[in-house]
Amino acid sequence: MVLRGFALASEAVLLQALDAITAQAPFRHLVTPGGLRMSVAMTNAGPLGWVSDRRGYRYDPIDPDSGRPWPPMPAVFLQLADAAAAHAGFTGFVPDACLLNRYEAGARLSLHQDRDERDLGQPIVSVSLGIPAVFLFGGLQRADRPQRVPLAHGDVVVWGGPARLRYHGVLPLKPNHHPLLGETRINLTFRRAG
Ligand code: MD3
Ligand code: FE
Repeated sequence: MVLRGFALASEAVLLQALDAITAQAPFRHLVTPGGLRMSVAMTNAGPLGWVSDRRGYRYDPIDPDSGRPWPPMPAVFLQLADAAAAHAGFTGFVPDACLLNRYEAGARLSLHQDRDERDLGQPIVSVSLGIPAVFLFGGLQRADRPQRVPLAHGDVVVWGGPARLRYHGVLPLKPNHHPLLGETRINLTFRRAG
């Protein structure tokens, strides 16, 4: 379910929270198990963080760059994720992980499934901030032709139920400018991982 502009009312406090997180756990480019540097830069907030390295993908309570726990999940993040999930019929969504993705022009995310979370009955909530992107929403098989969904600053999407295991990705971003975020897109994805 796409909730257009759902995050606009909290944009100022979201951006403040974002600065507090990235001051403690800066964005970094992870390496895939195959040894490729991801074009999207990532960091995390909350009890668990998604990481990738030569050993594989996993959720880890410790930031491997600092050796410390990930920054705490801001209250405004929890409130927004819970309200969005409830709009889509998922009551009582309490994420324990927020993966933050930062895209610059040319950055992309190739088609993948999110299946590292323990309970696939829980939805994922995503919040788009900054310059626009085209989201690819595929099927349950990698070869299924994806739908293109444009996502703009403030849009929130809830992915649950039969959509939870659909392949998805993001097309290479076009150069653009946003008055608050400059040349970047930041996507917050809220998960119940553990
Ligand atoms: C659909 N991020 O972090 S968010 C990811 O815009 C990821 O940064 C994209 O895919 C981004 O894993 C898309 C939306 C999203 C997240 C998880 C999903 C869509 C999903 C899981 C199942 C289906
Ligand atoms: Fe994903």
